[in-house]
Amino acid sequence: MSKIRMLIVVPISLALFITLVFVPGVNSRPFRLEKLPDKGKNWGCITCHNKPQGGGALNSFGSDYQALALPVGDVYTKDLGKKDSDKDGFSNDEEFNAKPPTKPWDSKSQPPNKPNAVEFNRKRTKFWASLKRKVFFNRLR
Ligand SMILES: [Ca+2]
Repeated sequence: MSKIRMLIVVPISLALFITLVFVPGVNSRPFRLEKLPDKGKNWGCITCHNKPQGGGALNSFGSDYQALALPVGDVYTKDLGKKDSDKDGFSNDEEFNAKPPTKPWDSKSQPPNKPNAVEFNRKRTKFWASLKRKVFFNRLR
């Protein structure tokens, strides 16, 4: 190999090697995003991983995906959909189907139509209505 070719090929090969081995996300598995109900359009790799670029530790949804979806052929199953990975009271399906969708690994991210929230609002409304009634009737006395 000529000296000029060596000066071109070696740095390019070295840069390629460093990119493939050390740059996060290069060895990620973007094909798996296609398996998710939202096709990974909402959050990308962070749907399953702690790091947005993917790879490394899994979040609670990623752990459930690993436990329930991988053994049956890397498929988002009904069991995974029914599971509440972040323990916020909403199934993963409810979170993916919420409008707007909420994060199935983040318990602080919840669909707006939580039944308990509706019940809470109903009780709060009843409380204020009874308080207004009491104040109103007390004024009449
Ligand atoms: Ca949930």
